[in-house]
Amino acid sequence: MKKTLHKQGVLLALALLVSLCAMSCGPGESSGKKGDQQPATGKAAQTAKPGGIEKPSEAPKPRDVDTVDLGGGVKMDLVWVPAGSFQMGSPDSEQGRNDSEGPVHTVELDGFWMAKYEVTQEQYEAVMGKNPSNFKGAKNPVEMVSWNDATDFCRKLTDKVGRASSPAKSFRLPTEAEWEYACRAGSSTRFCFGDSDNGLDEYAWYGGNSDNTTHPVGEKKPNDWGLYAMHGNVWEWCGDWYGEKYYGSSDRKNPQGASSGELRVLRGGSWFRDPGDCRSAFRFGNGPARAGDEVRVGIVTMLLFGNSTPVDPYGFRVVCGGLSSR
Ligand SMILES: [Ca+2]
Repeated sequence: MKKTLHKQGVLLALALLVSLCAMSCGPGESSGKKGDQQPATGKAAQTAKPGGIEKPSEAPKPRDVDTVDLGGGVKMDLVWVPAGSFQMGSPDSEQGRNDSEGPVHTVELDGFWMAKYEVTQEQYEAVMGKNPSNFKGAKNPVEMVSWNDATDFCRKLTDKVGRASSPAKSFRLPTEAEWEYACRAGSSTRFCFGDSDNGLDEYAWYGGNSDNTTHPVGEKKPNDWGLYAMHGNVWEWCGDWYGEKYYGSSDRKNPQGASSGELRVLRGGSWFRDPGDCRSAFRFGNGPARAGDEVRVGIVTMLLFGNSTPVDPYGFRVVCGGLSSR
């Protein structure tokens, strides 16, 4: 009898344990998936969604989108860029390439969240309380932004959405390697869609179709990972110092650029530029206090803009997570 009671007690405890587990797993989450759950530190902290999830969640999948609320009805979408490796730079045979784009080298990256679009003027204003842009429009990319301004935005955005100590909510500029990896989205061609300048019209605002202005984000096609305007519209700051010869000595794992320098990296070309400057591998740099490129006045520019020197203004997009090791 005592043995039976003991057995019943054990069964009751087991039943309680099972029901407690079922409650904590939540709807739609089978016990078979528990193996996918990750601890609060390490990988889970790296991949946790930045949009307000308070506990470790399932690891995101490529193209997953999370949304950060900036207040006042303004939001920012972030796309999950999965961990992986790629060939960074361009081969000697690539049309229009520069020596600084080589040698082509293997880079391995942790996964990270990247803004789906260039930071818009309404997003910038929601965080910084001002809008320095030349071409005004709430949904247009913010521009006339220096590297110093862009990194300041990242700090203030991190403060604004809270939990600055969590990697999942610590915003920063992408590294140059993260930027090119995300731009290529698995491609090894001049552009994310192929090699031909002709295809650029579907994916980018550039000198050939922009009508001499920036355009609202999201009007052209995204690349295969769901990111918009990695080619064209506005130049995008990266976090790295620009190293003309850095590719010859780059770290393989999560490289973060030259250890020092005078210029910060800009990528992707702009509304003003030729297709060759919008290529995935094209590299450019300028001083961290500069907010745009004063374009040299040639005869064509004179015809387009008169005597004034046009400014090809800089913008950016943010990332969070990633860079767990080198
Ligand atoms: Ca761009």
